[in-house]
Amino acid sequence: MAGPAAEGTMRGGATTPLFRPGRLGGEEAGPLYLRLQALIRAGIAEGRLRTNDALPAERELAAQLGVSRVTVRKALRGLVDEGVLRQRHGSGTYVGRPAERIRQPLSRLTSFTEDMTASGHVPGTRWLDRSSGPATAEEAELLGIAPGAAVTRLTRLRLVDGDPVAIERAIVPATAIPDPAKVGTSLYDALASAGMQPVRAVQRLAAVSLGESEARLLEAAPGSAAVAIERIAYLPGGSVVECTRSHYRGDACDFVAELSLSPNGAGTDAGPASPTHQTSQG
Ligand code: 16G
Repeated sequence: MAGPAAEGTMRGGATTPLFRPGRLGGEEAGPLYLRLQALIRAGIAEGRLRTNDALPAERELAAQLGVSRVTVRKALRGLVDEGVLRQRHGSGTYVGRPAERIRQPLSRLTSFTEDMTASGHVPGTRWLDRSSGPATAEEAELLGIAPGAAVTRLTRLRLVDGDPVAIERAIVPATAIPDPAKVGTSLYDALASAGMQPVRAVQRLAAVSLGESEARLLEAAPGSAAVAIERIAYLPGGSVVECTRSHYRGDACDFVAELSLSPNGAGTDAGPASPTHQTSQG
């Protein structure tokens, strides 16, 4: 994954190193970590650092620039939070993709695979858990089934063009998916094959910050912004066929909903303020 600019030298045969003492300017240019951030941004803008290029290790960067590791860490962390850089656990820091958010419709009941394919991206899945067992009290309540009834649990890291964007934890009644191993890349395809395609869903979104383990999976900084989404999806008869709780990277998606006045004009009155904002789908 590490590109040829790992040592921070100029591309195209030129050899002026990007990271060397004196590159950060004098004290009048502001705090050191901001100057280092500006240097990295300039390197990207000039094409000296490109998407997926590896940066030198913190220790090396500090030595090359004559600054402390604390300064380097602070500068890199800020750029990771902004999505300019990405950190892969145990393997270093890379130049991120130029920010391009994926559009996720909020007004149609579609699957991750459909949304990504429709927008010209390649969806991917890394399985974190695929199991079945008796429903806990909470799971039973969410799915509207008896406690102890069999459920299938599917926890996945969802990728777009190879980059992780979301962690999805789905539970479905085992009556819909008895064998978790039968789910391939798309849960909705598996439900459709079983004649259990959801036709309606209620989705809730909330802003959260990522915990340590989620951040690691999503290759984001711990504490960085994310969107927590819960989707409860229903069969035509009204029974719940899916409850999925997800964490999407805050910088990955634009959630787009089309709004219109209802024909009887009810949409002109927003009604009483409510702390819960619901988006009905279907
Ligand atoms: C979407 C849904 C998720 C559903 C999945 C199925 C949101 C926030 N979540 O990611 O509830 O389980 O699609 O996708 O939209 P799949 O068929 O590709 O597995």
